[in-house]
Amino acid sequence: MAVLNVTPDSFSDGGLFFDPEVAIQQGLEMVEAGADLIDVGGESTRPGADPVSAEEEWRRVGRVIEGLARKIDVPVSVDTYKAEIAAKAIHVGASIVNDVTGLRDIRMIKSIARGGAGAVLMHMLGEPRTMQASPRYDDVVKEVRTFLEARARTAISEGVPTEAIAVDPGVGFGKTLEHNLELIRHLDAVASLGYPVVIGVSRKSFLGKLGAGPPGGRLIGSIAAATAAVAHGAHVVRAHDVAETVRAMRVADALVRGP
Ligand code: HH2
Repeated sequence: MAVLNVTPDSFSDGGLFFDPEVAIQQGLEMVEAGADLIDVGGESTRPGADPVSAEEEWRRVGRVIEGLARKIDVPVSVDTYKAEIAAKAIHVGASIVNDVTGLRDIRMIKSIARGGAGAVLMHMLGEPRTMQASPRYDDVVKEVRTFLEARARTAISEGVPTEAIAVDPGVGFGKTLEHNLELIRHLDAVASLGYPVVIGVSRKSFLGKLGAGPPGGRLIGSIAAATAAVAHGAHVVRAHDVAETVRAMRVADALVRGP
């Protein structure tokens, strides 16, 4: 799942693909490099980020999603938690909605069900502006699992097909370093829900805390973390560095599941 951030302020690639034509070109290159899915986002959800309006978000992602959906064969997902953005994105060709709030808004579930799209439900504690203040859990793995299970059930009861759902524990979203490590180490508990598991570790700050270097230099740490996640049950790896990640995950996948 290739990350395509059409934002001025994403934590590792902000501003690089803010021009729609540049973003579309980057999406095409990501497909060429082996991506199975392009995830287009128009609002940074990094810790401390301020929300953007729906008008601004659509101005950023609308043309890119429509342009890419016309030009590529792999699915396009929209990284949004706003129901109206999801509905418009589906209308112009997105086939998956990646919602970092785990479909907290019932209108979001209805947009997805009505549009016949797939959904990635991610766990986040709180909201981006404050989520890293002092995240606390009694049992992070159990609480994340229970949350994802409940949100998936609600989505299914509102008409989203079971096979259209994937889940994501949300590395870095209201979690300390220890929480992130525990979630990756016990990802099999999330996988036991029976939905495909998406994992987003690419360039994230917990890697820096482990000695992996600054955001632009975290490729090797990102691949190490993604490999561990695959070994513990992840099916989909969300990544910025597509060519390198695809090559590494081909090997990781064969080691874990057989050639
Ligand atoms: N992480 C980010 C954004 N969306 N979606 C899923 N499903 N899982 C993730 O781990 C995830 C996500 C944050 O990374 P990025 O998009 O690179 O940064 P920003 O939010 O600053 O745009």
